[in-house]
Amino acid sequence: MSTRLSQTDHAQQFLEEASGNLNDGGNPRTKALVYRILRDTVNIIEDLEVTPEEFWKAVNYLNELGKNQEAGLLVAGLGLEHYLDMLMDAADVEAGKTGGTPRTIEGPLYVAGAPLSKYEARLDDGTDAAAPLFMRGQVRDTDGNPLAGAIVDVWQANTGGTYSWFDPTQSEFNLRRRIETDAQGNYRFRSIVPSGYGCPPTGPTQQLLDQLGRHGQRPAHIHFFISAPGYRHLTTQINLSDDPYLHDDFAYATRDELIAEIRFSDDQQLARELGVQGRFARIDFDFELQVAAAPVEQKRMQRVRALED
Ligand code: MBD
Ligand code: FE
Repeated sequence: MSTRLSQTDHAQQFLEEASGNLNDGGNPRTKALVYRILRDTVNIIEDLEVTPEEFWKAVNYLNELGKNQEAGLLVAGLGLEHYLDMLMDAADVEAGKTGGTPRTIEGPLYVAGAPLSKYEARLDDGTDAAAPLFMRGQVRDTDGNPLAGAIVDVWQANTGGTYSWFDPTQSEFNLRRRIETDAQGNYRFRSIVPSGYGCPPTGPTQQLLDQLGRHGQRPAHIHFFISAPGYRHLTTQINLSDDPYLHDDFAYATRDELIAEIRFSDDQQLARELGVQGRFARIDFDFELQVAAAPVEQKRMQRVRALED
């Protein structure tokens, strides 16, 4: 194309009008964002010579994404959720907020309000014939002092790689619990060894990943929100050491400090002491929180979540 329509006064004025910049109403932040989105979109259309057919294909794609509730999945898969972590990490370094367990993405599958118990919990409802998992650890500050009364909010997939609530075949809050640490900052839970996650194979996210020549798999992992009064909220996950996708996560959440060694055992005397039979697994993992510089840092960021107030 020889003339760039987007560079003409007429087009510039048109985008100002469409984004509301020529009126006094509305929300200035929304206007600024929409103006930029429109400007960048028309530049993409012109630069890459996007055809009307391609444009309407993209519009339909967004409809499919919404219909399948996969927008949160796509932003994880495109690495944008991890990119936000990279930005927050860089801002933290700039502000001297270093140390402690690193953050990694929340993902799209948290459900608020899981049952709360003191010191220990059982996460699974007993219906999944998976290897039992016994996980425990301590919550500390960055100086190594134990944090009593911290909340370990944990969620994970079953052996099908699916999460309760999003998978309506699972019982309410299956594999989701909140556990308060004891006087020594310790928590422990019994659960099952989760499987990795795979994007719905015929859904719009996987469809796009196919076009990128990428898979939609995550290594087996367990999610955590860790919080304690006076400390910075931590959103993180552990990734299980034995998973083939450990360093090939489609959502880019793996970090060296978050790889948890999973130890399987066939010791049946120990199994009996733990109240199980057969092969079981153990994970020990401690979390360290930074001191909060402001009250707002103690809470998880606002975001629309299932069952969140
Ligand atoms: C998951 O379980 C997950 O944690 C992310 C980030 C994306 C899809 C499924
Ligand atoms: Fe997950």
